[in-house]
Amino acid sequence: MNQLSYIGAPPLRFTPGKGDPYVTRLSDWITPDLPRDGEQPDLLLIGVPLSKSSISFSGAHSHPQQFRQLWSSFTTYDMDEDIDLSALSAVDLGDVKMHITDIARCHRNIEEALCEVTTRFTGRPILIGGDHSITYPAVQGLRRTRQQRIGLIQFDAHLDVRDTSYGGSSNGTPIRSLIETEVVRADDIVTIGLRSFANSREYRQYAEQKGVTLFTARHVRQTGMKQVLSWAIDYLSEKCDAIYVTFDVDVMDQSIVPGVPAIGPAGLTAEELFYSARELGRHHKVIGMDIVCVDPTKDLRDVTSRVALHLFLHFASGCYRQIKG
Ligand SMILES: [Mn+2]
Repeated sequence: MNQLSYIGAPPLRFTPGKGDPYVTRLSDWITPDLPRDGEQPDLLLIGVPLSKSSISFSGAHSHPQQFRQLWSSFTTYDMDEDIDLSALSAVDLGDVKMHITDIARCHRNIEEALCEVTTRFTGRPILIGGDHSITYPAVQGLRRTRQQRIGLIQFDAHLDVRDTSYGGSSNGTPIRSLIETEVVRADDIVTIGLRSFANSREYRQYAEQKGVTLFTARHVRQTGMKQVLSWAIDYLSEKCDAIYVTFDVDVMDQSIVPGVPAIGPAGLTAEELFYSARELGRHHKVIGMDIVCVDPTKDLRDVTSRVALHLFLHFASGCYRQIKG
């Protein structure tokens, strides 16, 4: 039985090898076919098309498909690093099956999907959201398989520690849910890129009192991402068995990512995020990542989707270094 129970086949398939034979496009590289028995791809792409759980209106459920559509527009060659990603194996496992209205069931499917994928495959799952609510069930699923102490690095303008008794699981609650269910210890969470006028003192105090480490976007600008990130990696890798990374794209400045529900000024730059994705990809304790809250329906010329795709590509470039040296 080669099918996955909680993930449907990729809704987009390209015909590979149609262009210049000297140019490899992402659509030539990422295969939509499930690995055969014994095959272990390096990168496991999983679409998570859920945004009914978003606090503000979001079309992020359409992002996985938009993400795929851009594969024919970019190549596998990282010029800065002189790396060709096509030396890695990458598979598009498809989209997690969603219920039309039952959000709790959608979240359960995500948890089960991650559990199933990580039981069968050893590669790194890369989740394409969807809104930020997907991170909680995703890490729950990983934790069920791995039984390890998992640390979390969260890039986000927002704390995402809203009280779940106030409306249930949403894109404002994943970090609080992880803490309260003890899937991740609060002091194993580092949040980078928080913005003023996007959070509340009460929730900041909640996070700090629990032990979450917080870095604002201004702190990153003054200190430098290199220093902040290397501190976060050292801090977590010393005490945790594994590290999961979540990129809420709204952490970047509104001029870079117009297609997110919660745009805001003075956010992080694309370069800071790409650098982080690369560094995290090359770290042996990093077991997977997600990219969330891209809403293609609000985007301009796919600007935000292109940034999200490049986040994945820089992470993959880091993975190349980790795997191939
Ligand atoms: Mn978030």
